[in-house]
Amino acid sequence: MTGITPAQWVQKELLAGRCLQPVREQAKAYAPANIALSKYWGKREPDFNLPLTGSISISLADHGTHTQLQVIDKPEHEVYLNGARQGADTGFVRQVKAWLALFLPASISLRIDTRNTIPTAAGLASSASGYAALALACNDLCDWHLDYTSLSALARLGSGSASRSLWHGFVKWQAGEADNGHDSVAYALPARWPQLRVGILTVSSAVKAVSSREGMGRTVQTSGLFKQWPAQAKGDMAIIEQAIMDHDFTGLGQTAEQNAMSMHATMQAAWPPLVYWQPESVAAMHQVWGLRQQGVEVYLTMDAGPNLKLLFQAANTATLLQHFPTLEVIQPFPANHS
Ligand code: 2P0
Repeated sequence: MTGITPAQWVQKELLAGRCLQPVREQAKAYAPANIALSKYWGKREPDFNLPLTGSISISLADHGTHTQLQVIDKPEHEVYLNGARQGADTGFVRQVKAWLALFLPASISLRIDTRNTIPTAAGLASSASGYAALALACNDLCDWHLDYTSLSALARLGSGSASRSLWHGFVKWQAGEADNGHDSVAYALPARWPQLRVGILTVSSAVKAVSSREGMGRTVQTSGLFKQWPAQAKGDMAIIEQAIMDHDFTGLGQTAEQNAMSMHATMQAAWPPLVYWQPESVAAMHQVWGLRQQGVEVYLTMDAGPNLKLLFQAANTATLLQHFPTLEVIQPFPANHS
């Protein structure tokens, strides 16, 4: 144990010598959502959101979160999500306030306007792009000039997967070893893959009953199958990183799909069991496997929710749209991104 709290670490180390107050009235930032190809599932420490293993993701370009901050003359922060004021007692607002309190004096209040460009129903309008955009906006508001690695650590304190949402393209979050998490940060992998596509298949907009944070904790504590997960996660991550470097789509897709299915197996062996899948999810999985048998190279991955994310290459876009007319096709490497 470090013996220090996340707030102490942020103020005394990460932001040492920097201003802990806004220096301008307003700031705004954008961060993309990300989909893990090799998943983060299980923490070694919950207060600093430190993972048991590393993970690799692909960012979703213009699908993410725009955040606007404004200093207000009010006793409390005001949080808006997609234009709607959020109640002070919601988990979302409590977590955002706790994150701001890591560095901001209680005398400062902000209006936080967060807008997602991904359908909330897809379970993607997650904390990842939200905390990454918030960290970027605070960096500007307080004039910290932090590098993205430091912002990755700060975003992680809001939500683990947010550490990966500072960059576009492929991103690797290394688990790190330090108790205070200074080395548990992400970085961009030096690879572009313009032909790669991610398809969001929203099969159910049912609100999930168990948050990923709670589900992760329950799985670590009660699932017998979780024992094998860290070793598999490490192996999968190495294979996926190599497949990205080699542009080996088969290696990437197969490993990502098996990694996701294995993560879900650990959840299903938890107690009480955790099954994020809905009947429509399973039907869509069979459709994906059927297409693959017909020679269409498409793979699936899933997170802590009922919807599928499909991995395929540009040449198969029309075929996939034929079979999944509602598929939202995302180009992670658009021509205008470097
Ligand atoms: C991931 N997920 O790697 C994995 C796969 C869900 C399944 O990261 O507790 O919201 O805030 O660190 O980041 C979702 O977990 O959890 C997640 P916290 P987070 O994308």
